[in-house]
Amino acid sequence: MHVHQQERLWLAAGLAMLVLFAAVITTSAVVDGFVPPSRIQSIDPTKVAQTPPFDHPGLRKIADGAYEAYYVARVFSFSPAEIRVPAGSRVTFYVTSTDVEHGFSIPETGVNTMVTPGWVSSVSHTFKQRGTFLLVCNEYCGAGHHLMAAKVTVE
Ligand SMILES: [Cu+2]
Repeated sequence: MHVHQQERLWLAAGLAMLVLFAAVITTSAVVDGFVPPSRIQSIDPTKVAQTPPFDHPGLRKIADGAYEAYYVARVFSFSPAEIRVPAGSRVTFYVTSTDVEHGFSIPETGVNTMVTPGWVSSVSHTFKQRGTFLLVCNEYCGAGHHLMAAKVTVE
């Protein structure tokens, strides 16, 4: 089969770009320890129950209108099952998993992150509207995945 010389040049240029991009991604991942931005801290997934603050998951007030919520995800529940915050509060969620990959999503708020064993994922949101928000796992994690939910009540 005859391939025109200019076609060969373009193929070589395309291939060179692929190799270059793969090298950049690999270098970032290995040398710089690059991880997705919401994963800020590592944790031993077998010792979550003994590791503060995840040994007592729940809501902590850090200032007026500012809260931190520590969640443990496991098949097939979130702990705590419900938190209550006043309207206008800014909540920073810290979530980790003890077993498999889970999702952590509060639809219509922008709160959405993956939860990977060994990592603490973090996401913040200001709850301006009162109401009860459903917090769901949006990453298929097993037979009871559809049961995996919790509540955020904004009072
Ligand atoms: Cu799930």
